[in-house]
Amino acid sequence: MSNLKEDILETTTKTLDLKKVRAEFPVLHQEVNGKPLVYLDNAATTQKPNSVINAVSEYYKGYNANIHRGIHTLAEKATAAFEETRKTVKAFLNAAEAEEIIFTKGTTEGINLVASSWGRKFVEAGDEIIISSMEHHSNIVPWQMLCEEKGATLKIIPINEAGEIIFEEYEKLLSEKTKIVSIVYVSNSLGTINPVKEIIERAHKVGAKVLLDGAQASSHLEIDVQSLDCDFFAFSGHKIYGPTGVGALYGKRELLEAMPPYQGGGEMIKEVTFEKTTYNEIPYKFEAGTPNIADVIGLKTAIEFINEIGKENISAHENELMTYAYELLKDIPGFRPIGTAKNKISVLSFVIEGLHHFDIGMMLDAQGIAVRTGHHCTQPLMGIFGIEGTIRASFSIYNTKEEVERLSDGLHRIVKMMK
Ligand code: C6P
Repeated sequence: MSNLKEDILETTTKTLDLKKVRAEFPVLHQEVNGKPLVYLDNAATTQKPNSVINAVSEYYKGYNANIHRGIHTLAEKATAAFEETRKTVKAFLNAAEAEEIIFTKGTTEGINLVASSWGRKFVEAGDEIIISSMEHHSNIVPWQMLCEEKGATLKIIPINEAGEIIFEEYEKLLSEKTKIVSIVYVSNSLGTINPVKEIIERAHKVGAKVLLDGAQASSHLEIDVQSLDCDFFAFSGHKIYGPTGVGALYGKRELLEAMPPYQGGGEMIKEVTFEKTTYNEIPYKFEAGTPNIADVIGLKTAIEFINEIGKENISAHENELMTYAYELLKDIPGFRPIGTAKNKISVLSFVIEGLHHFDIGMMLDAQGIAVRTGHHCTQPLMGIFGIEGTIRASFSIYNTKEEVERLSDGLHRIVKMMK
């Protein structure tokens, strides 16, 4: 991997020979339905480089042991590797302290943790929680559950036709009743990058906390939780070239300390008697039970992979592919892009009027092209656009212009045949 950065820099500026990058991703080198795989479902999950796969397998082969419990050599080695990831995530998000990083299963668990622990303690009847129209179900349902339990109200920020939040409407929703604004940084269905810094500033003025759903943002944008001044930030490892089943929640120290534990069990305690339990310090207070040690270790390697290339180089390459794809697809009869925000990442969502997205997805798959079709876990958003779902092509560092051309050729052929 030593010359990887140089090679990629060369390719992002030159347009492109991504052989070196692609060589790092074994899954890409296969045929699907008799055709070379074109993987354009990166917003659902990215593929994993050899370094990540090796880090996970080296843990199992070389030093598999439970952490924080044993004093034997393997346990100490595993604990050290696990805690190294916490420091790497701290730097990745620019958090002030490693203790502000809690390992979770992913974004969904991070949001549920906040809704369940912070929400149960601080939200009361009559309070209001604000989310936006473009939220993933993971950032809707936990708040609905909390509102139902507490008698609080969920308020929804409307969006315009391009898929951008209407800021003035957001400002109107804010009041002293607002307890938390929980909003997606980058929409998975539209690609919209929300103006989160301004959203946070306004929320703080009325004393509300802000949680950012960073599931899509974390692989494309530099994240700086201190400069953003968000109160919580959740992301998933599997969307940033890391393993599935692991992610992290950032929370400001004073908030995490004021919150009750999310789950009870081993590791989150200081002392247990049958009468009473005292809880551990943060972050361990929120990490009950044996965690996903191997995948936490793999997450560190994934972040190193991103750091080595640089997010600005990753997003420059991805944006170039998205623009190219749009140019090739825009003249397809019935092509309608969904999500045309001025500020967006490399997610190209669209419908072809008169054709069902599932049919198109299946026919693309028959040509070895993987895209996601459906509502992308944003059913209310699809309702706003008056559709059931979209076809979504999402790009990553290892995708090529030739792959975009395969997508375009495939779609042109399908539409010609079906219309
Ligand atoms: N979006 C997609 O194809 P988990 O499943 O916990 O790792 O992430 C949930 C999640 C939360 N917020 C946003 C903005 C997301 O995009 C996702 C996951 C995938 O778009 C799977 S539905």
